[in-house]
Amino acid sequence: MKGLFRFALIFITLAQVLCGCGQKGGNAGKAPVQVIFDTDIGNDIDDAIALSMLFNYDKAGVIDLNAITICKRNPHCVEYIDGVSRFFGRGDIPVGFAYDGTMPEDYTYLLPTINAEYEGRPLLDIRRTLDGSIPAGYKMLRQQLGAAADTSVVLITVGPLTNIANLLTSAPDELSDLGGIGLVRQKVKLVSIMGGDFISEWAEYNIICDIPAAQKVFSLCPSPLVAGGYEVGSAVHYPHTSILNDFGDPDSNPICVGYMNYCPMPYDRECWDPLATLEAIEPGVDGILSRSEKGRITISDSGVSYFTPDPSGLQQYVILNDADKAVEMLVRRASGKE
Ligand SMILES: [Ca+2]
Repeated sequence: MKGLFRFALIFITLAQVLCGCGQKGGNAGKAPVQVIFDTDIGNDIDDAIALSMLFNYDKAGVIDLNAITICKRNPHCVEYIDGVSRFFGRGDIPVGFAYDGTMPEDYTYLLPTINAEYEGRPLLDIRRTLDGSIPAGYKMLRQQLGAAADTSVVLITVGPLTNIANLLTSAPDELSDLGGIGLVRQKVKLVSIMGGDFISEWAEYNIICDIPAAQKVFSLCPSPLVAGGYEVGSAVHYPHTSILNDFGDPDSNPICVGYMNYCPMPYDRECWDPLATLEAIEPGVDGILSRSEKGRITISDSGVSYFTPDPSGLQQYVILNDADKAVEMLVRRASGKE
């Protein structure tokens, strides 16, 4: 009887998968994109907007958000990511942490979000802290890539490149027989980076936070890589009116609570990380963004990014074509309102 029950359960599960009528929303029959998000959450609020987009894509079945790695060294990032993930129904999400990362500071919105209350109760149900159970960021990346199908993973990284450099320079271990470069070459379809500037010669924030890491990533990455420069995100501003109106009661949503604590309201924040996320998941959607010709990106010792065209290169930078459409799209994706 038990065997029959198990057979029926397997049949129902298989039917759900084939029909695309499982727990997640529909995605027009397309297989979900396998995504890992690497973030310096807590520095700028645009990471939180990107995170909201990713949870909405995940819920809609457009992506499988497989892991989140934190690329800064503030312990409250773990609590924040755990609580926000659970808020979006993904308390199961594997998390990694950059123990050797930069920026241990709390800054302005992590603690107010972690400690927020709504209708007399804690807004977030936080169950994980940085207590030794959280693996190093690059180890989590190795674990995820080791278990992934070949050329299946889209790695979105929107902070200092510490975890990604550690991944690329990692040695074979219990998680994979491959070293970091071989593992990325075999498993990663695209690395989407928010970092650099491809119009002006200056050292952009994510790059300058860990220049040696950035130099390693752009020189060693064996997979296609797209970089969204400072100039792209700084031309698109997330409307504060969306924060106040599109998420229900803003006090009931941790993304909005974070936004309202990051800077004095009202302000419309630049969208560096949300655009890197949009480009990685929906490249070319509505003609909003496109990619440069192929080439190679190098980082100087002072952190300046340079692009050299090369038809055999695997690297491109992002070009913004329509800032107004970008705002509309980001509002839809971040709020989940269609
Ligand atoms: Ca960021």
